[in-house]
Amino acid sequence: MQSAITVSLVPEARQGPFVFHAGLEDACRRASELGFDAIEIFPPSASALKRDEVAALLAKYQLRLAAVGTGAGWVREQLTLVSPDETVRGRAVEFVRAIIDLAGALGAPAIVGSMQGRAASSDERSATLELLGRTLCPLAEHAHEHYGVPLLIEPLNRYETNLLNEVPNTAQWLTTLPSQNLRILADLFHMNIEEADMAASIVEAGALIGHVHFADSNRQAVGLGHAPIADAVAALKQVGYQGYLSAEIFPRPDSDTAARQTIESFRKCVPSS
Ligand code: LER
Ligand code: MN
Repeated sequence: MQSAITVSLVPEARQGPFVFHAGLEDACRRASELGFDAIEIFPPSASALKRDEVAALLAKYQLRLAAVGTGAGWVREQLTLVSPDETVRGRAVEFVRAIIDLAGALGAPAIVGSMQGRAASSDERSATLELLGRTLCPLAEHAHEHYGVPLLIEPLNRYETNLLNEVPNTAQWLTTLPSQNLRILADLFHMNIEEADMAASIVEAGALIGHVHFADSNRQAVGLGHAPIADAVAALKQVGYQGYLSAEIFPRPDSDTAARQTIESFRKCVPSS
């Protein structure tokens, strides 16, 4: 497993769960000084980043790109992949596709979290999930065919969506879809709210887990809350997970302390790193 840390480039997400907020180079320099393997970027849109500039910064600071988030499509433009308005849905698809193209060219997957949207009511959940599958699969195939990277789908806690909340249910749902290229982003903060047993859920999803958000119960750095993170990491080892533990957490008490606490916890959890 490898370590990663988040940087948001979205002013509207200043209060969001991202460690660094002062630009890409600042984040790369700090991540590199602390010994992180990679960064995860939350950009305002694909067009806000120049691929060559990102590649140059990654090379300069000897970092990899762990993943790129698409949530700004929701935060800034209220786009979702299940909008009943076909035009809005089409814009959401294009927003995600452009991020797949940016991230994919840099060898990283895109994340669909908030962009999954929500069903208007519980009666509409299954039809909305079906629509989500229909919009996600062509995007996942695009990521596979052009870049050989998965597309990550993230179950969120019940206060953020009524579609995908639990990791095992998401794993089961993925097996019903035609694309084999979707993988689960297991966010330990959301899992601590929704799962009966985080470790058991990880074992159940097994090889379908493609990325991990490394966060404690209070969405602070691992070690500052009370979620059973050691058990979750043991379960990830058990299923042979070799991806990133990426800190998507609040910069509390400040970015540097959160980053330092994260890398210390990461080294305790993954001693061979
Ligand atoms: C995105 O990775 C996530 O976890 C959501 O909670 C963002 O609001
Ligand atoms: Mn997350």
